[in-house]
Amino acid sequence: TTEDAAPPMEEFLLDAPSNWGKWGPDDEVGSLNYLTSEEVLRGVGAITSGTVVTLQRVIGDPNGDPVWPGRTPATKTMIVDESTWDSADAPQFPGGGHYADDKIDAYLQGSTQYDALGHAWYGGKLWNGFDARSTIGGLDKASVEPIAERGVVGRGVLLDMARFRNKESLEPAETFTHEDLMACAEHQGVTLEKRDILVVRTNFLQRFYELGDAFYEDFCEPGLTYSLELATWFQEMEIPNLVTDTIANEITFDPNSGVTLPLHGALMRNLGIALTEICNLETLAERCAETGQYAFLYTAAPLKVHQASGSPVNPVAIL
Ligand code: UVW
Repeated sequence: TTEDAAPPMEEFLLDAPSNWGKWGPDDEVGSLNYLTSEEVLRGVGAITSGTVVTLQRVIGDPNGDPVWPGRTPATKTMIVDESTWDSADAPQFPGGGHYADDKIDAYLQGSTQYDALGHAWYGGKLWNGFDARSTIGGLDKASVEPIAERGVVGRGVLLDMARFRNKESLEPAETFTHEDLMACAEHQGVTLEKRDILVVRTNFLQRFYELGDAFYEDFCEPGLTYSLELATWFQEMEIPNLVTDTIANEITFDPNSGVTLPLHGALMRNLGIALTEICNLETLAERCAETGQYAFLYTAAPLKVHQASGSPVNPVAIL
């Protein structure tokens, strides 16, 4: 099947499991509900040394910002700096103090980010059955706000797929399954537990920094792809959050059907699993490989942006 002949998402995901209604008809945070205070303490229990590692990429990195094709990287502009204060008509404050001001113009999905559960949908329905028309002019339902309001804290586990496959980075369109994730965990000597936050490393974006614009030619990221077994595993494992270092957290096109981003449908829309994208997992991966410790406390607080489809975030792993 080619991309042109891809079946509609609703047909492709006909048998996909759903969590709609599980936390009531008004719920907007889905599987993040699994992250109760017991889960926070389970995450705290994974800490052994108190080492803190941040997972955000730099916004406005001079080496470039990898973004989904069609989006533009953030631009940062200095509004006030020392040169401004030198100009003749600049206001001067009593005491002579100066300050700097700047602003960014950025896609909320254009750097390390949380997707709102209402960020992607099919068949006219968002997470929990909310009407897709509720996104018009701003997400009235399932925006990033309720996720930002509650925060995300639990036990995280790094699954270093690149290292597991003995590669510096995974190849374009390279796929793996939930069974591969389990095999990777076993190889790393860590047990995946129910309600773990899965942090999956591919190091694919290294190619962006090496290739520049050529990175976007025949764009197809590596990652998980849809199967009924995979979606059922995520549901049964009560996975609250899938975090990766790729732009879209899954293989771009399902290799068999040509369906684009099927897990945004099967995991985000149907199961209410939060997706966290474009992370920098390099320091975390080095640290985990050095110590053999792959579980940690994961914390993230996306920004409270009104009715937004996503938000930049700097997740923190504490080992
Ligand atoms: C799209 O929405 C296309 O991608 P992402 O979830 O990566 O922002």
